[in-house]
Amino acid sequence: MGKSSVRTPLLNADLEAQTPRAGAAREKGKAANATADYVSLPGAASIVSRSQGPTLPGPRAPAPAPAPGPAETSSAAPKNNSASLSTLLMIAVCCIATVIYLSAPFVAEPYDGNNPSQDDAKNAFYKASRTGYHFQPEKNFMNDPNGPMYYKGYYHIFYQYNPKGAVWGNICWGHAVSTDLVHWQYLELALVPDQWYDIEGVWSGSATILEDGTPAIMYTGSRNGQHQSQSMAIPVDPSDPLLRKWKKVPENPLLLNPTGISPHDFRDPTTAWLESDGLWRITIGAKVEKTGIALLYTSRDFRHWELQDTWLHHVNATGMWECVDFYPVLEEGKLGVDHSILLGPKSEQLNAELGGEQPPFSDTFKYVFKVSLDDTRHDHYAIGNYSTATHKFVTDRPGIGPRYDYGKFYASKTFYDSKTSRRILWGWANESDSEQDDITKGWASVQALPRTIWLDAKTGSNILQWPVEEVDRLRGGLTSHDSTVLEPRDIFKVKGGDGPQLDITVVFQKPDVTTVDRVVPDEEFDCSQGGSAHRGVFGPFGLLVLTDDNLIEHTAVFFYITPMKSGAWTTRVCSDQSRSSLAPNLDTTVYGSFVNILPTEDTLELRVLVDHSIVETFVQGGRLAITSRVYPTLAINEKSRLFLFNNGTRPITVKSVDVYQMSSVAMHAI
Ligand code: DQQ
Repeated sequence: MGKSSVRTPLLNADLEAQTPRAGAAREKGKAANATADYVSLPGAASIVSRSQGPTLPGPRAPAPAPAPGPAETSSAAPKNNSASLSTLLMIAVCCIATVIYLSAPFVAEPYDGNNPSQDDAKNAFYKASRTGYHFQPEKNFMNDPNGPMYYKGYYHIFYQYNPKGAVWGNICWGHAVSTDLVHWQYLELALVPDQWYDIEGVWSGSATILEDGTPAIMYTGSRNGQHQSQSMAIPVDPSDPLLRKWKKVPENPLLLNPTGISPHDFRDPTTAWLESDGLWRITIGAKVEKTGIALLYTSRDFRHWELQDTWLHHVNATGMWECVDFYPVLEEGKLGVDHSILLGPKSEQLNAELGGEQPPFSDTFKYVFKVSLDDTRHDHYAIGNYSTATHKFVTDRPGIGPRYDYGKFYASKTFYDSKTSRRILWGWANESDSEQDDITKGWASVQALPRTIWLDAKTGSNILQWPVEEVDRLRGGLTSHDSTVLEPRDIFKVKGGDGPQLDITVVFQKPDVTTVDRVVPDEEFDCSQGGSAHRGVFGPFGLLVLTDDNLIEHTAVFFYITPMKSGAWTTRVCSDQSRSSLAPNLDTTVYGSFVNILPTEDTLELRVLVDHSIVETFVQGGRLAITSRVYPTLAINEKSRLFLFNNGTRPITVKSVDVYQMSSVAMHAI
C-alpha cells in the first residue's frame, strides 16, 4: 500500500474557515469573552453558528433554547440586519433540510448484495453503513466476541452469531481467522445448538490453551427457556492451525447452576488459569438477588469442576454479571501476561528470571476484573490484587469501577497473545439503528478494533487501550497540519479528511485555566445538554467527523473543560450523535466522561478512527475510549468531510493534526 505524506501548515487554505472572520467582530468577541468566562453558557444553537453565520441545528436535535446566548455572542453579533439575515438563512436551511429529510427514503428491500435496484439512492444510506476495516460477518446478526486466541500462527475470533437473520436468535459460534488481526477469513460455524443442553443456543465462553498446547473451549449452553449450564468443546484435529472442526465432550454439561443460583443467571465462563497447586480455575458470572457475583470453580483435569465456597468477587446492587474477565497486568510497561504462566507451575521459574521471590509477585503485577452489567449493558473494570491464598480479588478502590468504553462496547473479552506478548481486548459494538433497519440492511453489529491494553503506569488507576499496531498498516495517504489557533466559533474544514475511512490524531495545547479570573461552576454539564452546541469557556472544541458540506450532519467528538465547585477544572470528552443523521429511529444518545489529565501533561490528544458507521475515539493515549455508531444520509462515502471546531468562548491552540486515509480489508470465506 503506497503511503504519501503531505506536510502542510495549518493555514486557512488547508483548513477552510466556514464563515467569514470579520476582524471587528472578532475583537468584539474577544472583549466579550472577558465577561463570558464568569458564567456557565447555555444553548448556542449549533456549533456551526457564528455571530455572522447561519444557524444549522440538525433537524432531529432539540431546538435551541430561545434564551439569550452567551454574553459574547449577543454583544459580538452585529445586530439588526445581520440578525434578520441569519433568521432568513436559518429558515432557508431548515427548508432545504426538510426537503432532503422528506425525500430521503428509508424503506428498502432486504439487502442481499445482488439486487441492482439497491444501487439507487434509496439504499445508499443502508449500504454506506457497512464498514471497511472493522470485523463483521458477511451478513446477519453478531454479538459477543468469544474465545479469542492465538494458535499455530493464526488469530482466532469466534462470535455469537445468528446464521438465519439480522436479529438475535439461533445463537451459534461464528469463526474467523487472521494472521494480523486485521484481515479476516470466515470459516464454517464452530459450534451450533445441536445437543439437549445447548439446543436453544451456544452462548458466550472462552478458550484456554491447555498444558499440552491444545485449546479447549468452555461455553454456556442454553436450553428449556434459557436455562444455562457450562459445557466444553475441543478441536477435532488440534494439528489444524485453523481449528475448523470442534467436538463437544461426552461429559457435557460439565456444570449446572449451583444451589441458590437461578438457571437463568449462570453464564459465560472465563479463560481458565492454572495455579501452582496444579488446579485450573475459572470464574462464571451470576447473581444473588441484586448482587452481581463471580463464582469460582477449580479442576484438576478440566472435566470435573468444583465450586469454591468463596466468590472471586462481588459488588452489591449491580445485577447479573455477564462475560466476566479476569487477568493480570504488569505494573509497568506494555507487555501482557499469561495468567497460567504467572501463577502456574512455571511461575517460580519466571519469578527467578525476574529476580523476585515467590508468587504472587505483588510488587510487579496487578489484576483486572471486568464485568458486563446486564442491567446497563456497560462493561466496567476494577484494578486490584488477587490472593492465591484466599482466592479473592480485592479492588484498589470500592465500587464497580470505570468503563472500558463510554459508548457502544459490550461483552468484551481479552486474550493473551503469545506471538507478541500483548493482552488484546475485543468488544462488541452493537447498532444504534432500529431492528427493522437491521433486517432491511441484512446485518447487525461489528466488533470494535482489537485493542492492546496495559496498565497506565502514570496513574496506576486505569488501563490504557490502543488499537493494535497492525491497524496502522491500513493507513494510506497522510495529510499533516501544523499549529493553528481556533478562535471562538471557528470551524475549519480539514484537508485530507474527505471520505468515510479515516484515522485522525489531533493534539491540542492544554488551555491555561489560570487566565480565567472568576469562575461559575459548571458541574451540571454531562455532554448531553446540547452536546457540541453547548457553550462553555474552554470547549466544546474538537472534531466533526462524517460531516456533509453543509454541516447538516455531523458527529462531534470534543473536549469540554469544566470548572467545578472545588475550584478545580476537570476535562470531559464527549461523542455527540444527536446531529449525526437525518434518518429517523436512531439512538442518538450523547456519550462522554471525565478524563484524567495529569498536571505534567500539557496537551489534550484525540485519536479518532472513522469507518462509515463506527467512530472509535481514544483519548490521552488511550486513557478513555468512546465508541459510537452513526448512520449519515448525506455525509456518506466520498461526500464525508472532516472539520475542526471550537464552540467555547476562549481560543484553543491546535498543535497538530494528522489524517490518514484508511484502506478497506477484504474478508472472505475459505
Ligand atoms: N450474550 C450471550 C450470553 C451473554 C450475553 C448470549 C451478553 O452468553 O451473557 O448471546 O451479551
